[in-house]
Amino acid sequence: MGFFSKIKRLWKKPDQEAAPVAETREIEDDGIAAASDAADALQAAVVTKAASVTAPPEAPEALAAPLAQTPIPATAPPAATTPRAAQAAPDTDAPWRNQLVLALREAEPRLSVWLSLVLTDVDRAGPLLWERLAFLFSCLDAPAAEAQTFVDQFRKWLTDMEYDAVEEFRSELQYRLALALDLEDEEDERNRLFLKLSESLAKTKEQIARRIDGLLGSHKVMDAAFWEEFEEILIMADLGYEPTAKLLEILKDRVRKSGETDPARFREILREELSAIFTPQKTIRAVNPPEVVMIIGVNGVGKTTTIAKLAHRASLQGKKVLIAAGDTFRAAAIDQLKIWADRVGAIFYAKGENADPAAVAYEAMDRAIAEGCDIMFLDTAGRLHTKANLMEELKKIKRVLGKKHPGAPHRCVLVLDATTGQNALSQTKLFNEAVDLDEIILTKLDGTAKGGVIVGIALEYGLPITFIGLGEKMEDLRPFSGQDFALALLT
Ligand SMILES: Nc1nc2c(ncn2[C@@H]2O[C@H](COP(=O)(O)OP(=O)(O)O)[C@@H](O)[C@H]2O)c(=O)[nH]1
Ligand SMILES: [Mg+2]
Repeated sequence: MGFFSKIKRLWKKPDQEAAPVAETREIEDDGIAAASDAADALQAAVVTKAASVTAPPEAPEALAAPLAQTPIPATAPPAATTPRAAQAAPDTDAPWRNQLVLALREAEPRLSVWLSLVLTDVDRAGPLLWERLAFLFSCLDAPAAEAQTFVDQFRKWLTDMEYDAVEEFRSELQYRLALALDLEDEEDERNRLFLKLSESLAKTKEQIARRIDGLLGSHKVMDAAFWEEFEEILIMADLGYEPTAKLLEILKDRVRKSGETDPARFREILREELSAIFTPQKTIRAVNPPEVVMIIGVNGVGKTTTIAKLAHRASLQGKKVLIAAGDTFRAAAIDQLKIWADRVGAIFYAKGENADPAAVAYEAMDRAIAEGCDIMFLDTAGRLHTKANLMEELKKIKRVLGKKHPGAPHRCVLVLDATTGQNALSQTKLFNEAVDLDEIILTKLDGTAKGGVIVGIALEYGLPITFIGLGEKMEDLRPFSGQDFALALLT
């Protein structure tokens, strides 16, 4: 949804009022937008409001609750910002419209706050919700067609997933809006994700952070006994022997150089060093479309669901997505992938059970190019008991893709299951040697005590960890931030 980046600029640079409004006009001149005058008015109001926000925000609930009863102020707003959304929408008399406009104008320009207001008095999916969403989009000057697509896709999703009550889908809705609005980096979403990450890491924290508490409580100096006990903690936390030795070396070196002996600052030092370990080197992101993402890993780690989650993200970001069924070993695997492709609105390519995976890759590549796709995800088989064959097959797929489309696969991604601890490390070694990995996605970090393995992988292989799986829902795959991880783990 391209227009959303313009809105983002509205939020980012509230003091530059003129430019975004002018750009909005451009969209209208192109004939894509079906914006109401009220939208301009609301945008202007939001810009003004954003510029003047100095006090801490009121809680969304506090704003949302009285919405239905909010009296319309006697003093009319200035002519330039008079909301007239009602003219553009059906059921123009609905009293909530004016109240919502006023509440939105008063609100801090944050997605969670806006969503709370929009969902006031909405308990379940139904006409009122669609109308409210459409209204929000019109207030944001969204091109009508894109707004409609968003609402249609969301409705289809709710039907597929059999969600009805707002509580069941509110989080997914916010996730979708954040992606569509390109707001995932905003404080709102980051906070939400950090909370989720902290919760998911509870058991790993128990394994590492609590023991570090004990360590710090029982040692007055960082001496040999201190390091020995710390080493034990790392081994127990599934870091692996070599990564543990590396991390110890890094920490000891730092402590030695600083001349620090008091363990008081140890946690902070550890947090900083962990963040540094996870900081990936800068790489060129630009690719010649379609971007080809090859997903590999052993059976059961979460490849297929991760593809669904990635495709969902890409689709919400407005990309045209193709999913290819390269795991041809079982018909059920193909069926499962097809269901996900349909749900997330992706094009699906399969050749059937036992088809040659390299041929699937080749033909899917053709299709992705012909359809003008932005991104293609290729699922692959993961039956490790035929190890040599599997690795040869993966190499061949890589070669074939590269012949068809220079640079493909642009990303060769290994999916690992955090709950397998040390196995995740040996799988990384195995696959990396065979097919040169570009990145790692670690699933099932939720509820495992073995999350420490992520540190081991980063230390041992230096591969970027791009996403982590924090649950089975579509919104539970999120970009990985080493800083957030270190902070969530050690606080
Ligand atoms: N709790 C949790 N479960 C996950 C996550 N990712 C995948 N799964 C589950 O892991 C199981 C295996 O996933 P699947 O995608 O079929 O694995 P594949 O064999 O590698 O394709 C499914 O039940 C998924 O729902 C995650 O991040 N958290
Ligand atoms: Mg699978």
